Amino acid sequence: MRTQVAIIGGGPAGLLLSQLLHNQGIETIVLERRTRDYVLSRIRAGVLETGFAGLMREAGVGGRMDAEGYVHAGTRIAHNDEMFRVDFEALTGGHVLVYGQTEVTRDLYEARDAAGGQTLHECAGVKPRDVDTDQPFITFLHGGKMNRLDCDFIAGCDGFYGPSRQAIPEEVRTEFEKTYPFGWLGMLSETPPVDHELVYSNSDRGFALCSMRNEGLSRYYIQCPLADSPDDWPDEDFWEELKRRIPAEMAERLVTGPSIEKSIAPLRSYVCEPMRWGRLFLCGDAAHIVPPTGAKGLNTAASDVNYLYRALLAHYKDNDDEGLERYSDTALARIWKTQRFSWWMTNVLHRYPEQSPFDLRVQQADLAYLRDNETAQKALAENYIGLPY
Ligand code: RFL
Ligand code: PHB
Repeated sequence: MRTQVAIIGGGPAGLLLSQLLHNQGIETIVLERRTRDYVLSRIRAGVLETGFAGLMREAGVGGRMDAEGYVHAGTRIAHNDEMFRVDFEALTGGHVLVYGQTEVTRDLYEARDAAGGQTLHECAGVKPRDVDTDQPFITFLHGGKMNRLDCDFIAGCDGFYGPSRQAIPEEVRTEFEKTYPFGWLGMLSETPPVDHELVYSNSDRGFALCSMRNEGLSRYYIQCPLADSPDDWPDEDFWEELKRRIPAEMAERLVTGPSIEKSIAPLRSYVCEPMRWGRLFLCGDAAHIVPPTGAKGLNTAASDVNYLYRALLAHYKDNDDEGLERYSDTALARIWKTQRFSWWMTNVLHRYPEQSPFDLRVQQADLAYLRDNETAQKALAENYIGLPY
């Protein structure tokens, strides 16, 4: 088998890259470890930056997103019973779109089917090889036999646990990591969202987030100990705890119902440098992870795809390799700014087990500054709607 760009991972990063390249006549083959149904059953992010939405349109897959996604021109921040709004539109002229990652992935799979793109599911033992030479290739098990895929370039879009990052020699790789002493318990329920905008809440009992997928589907999160399991949280307990963590007037109008999904995600900040080794380019969770507080995980995957797509285009169309040479530095410059924002949002909104009275006062001051100061709100808004590519 041979292709121009071999893509490991059929998540949003891999699929978006393949679609953008396909539209320019650049061939790709996507190798995915799971079945399509499995990939489409993962409930993850819900907020798309302006840049991400633009890339979906550029890839020709923005139709359903534009018809069904919700424009959010601001967000609410609560501190116990107090609440204020950060108005993205007034502060920056921009907004975000609320449209689930599951839907993004579904649209991308459908577009790839329509375009006749090749995606191999249930590939095992995927291994990038000779990536620091001019003839990289990938070996993998599929359909009961070992296969070899030769290519010009490999895009490692295989998430945090995929094999691509490991193909960068250990002595070349530097990994930066920060873990947090709590997780997020997420719950999806077929109930109307409590508010038409997202509500991020710092309460004395810990963080809570009220989000949504559509008018009849709510997504809620509460900060929980890392040792908890979803089984420790029957629906009634979840709703009770959520109500205690959001302003009372909001808790009163919260509509509860049975959960249709419940899971716990640990919080982590992680960056691998460099993001390129020879002809291997890492994109998305394969290279970095952010805590979900700023809604940036999926969006940073898209910004990598943006840089890599344009660099590959310049290579194939103009014989210009500068973008490829600079890919790692360009992508990392934006990644680190997003890391800072996600880390800051996490710090200002969560309760830490070891938080001292001093830490708590500083956190309260941070929130009060944000509530009262337009410049501080503007900084949040600019980052939340997404820094320019
Ligand atoms: P993905 O989505 O993990 O896709 C990687 C794909 O690679 C496949 N893969 C392999 N394929 C072949 N061979 C192998 N050996 C492979 N190993 C893995 C996987 O099956 C998968 O299909 O990475 P990508 O494309 O970089 O996209 C990144 C986003 O998915 C991610 O940043 C966000 O979902 C993070 N994230 C959240 N981000 C937000 O902005 N808001 C959220 O609310 C939010 N919630 C979450 C999340 C991530 C979670 N994870 C990773 C467990 C909730 C969870 C539970
Ligand atoms: C979500 O809707 O899943 C969501 C929204 C905002 C976040 C994180 C997750 O910051």
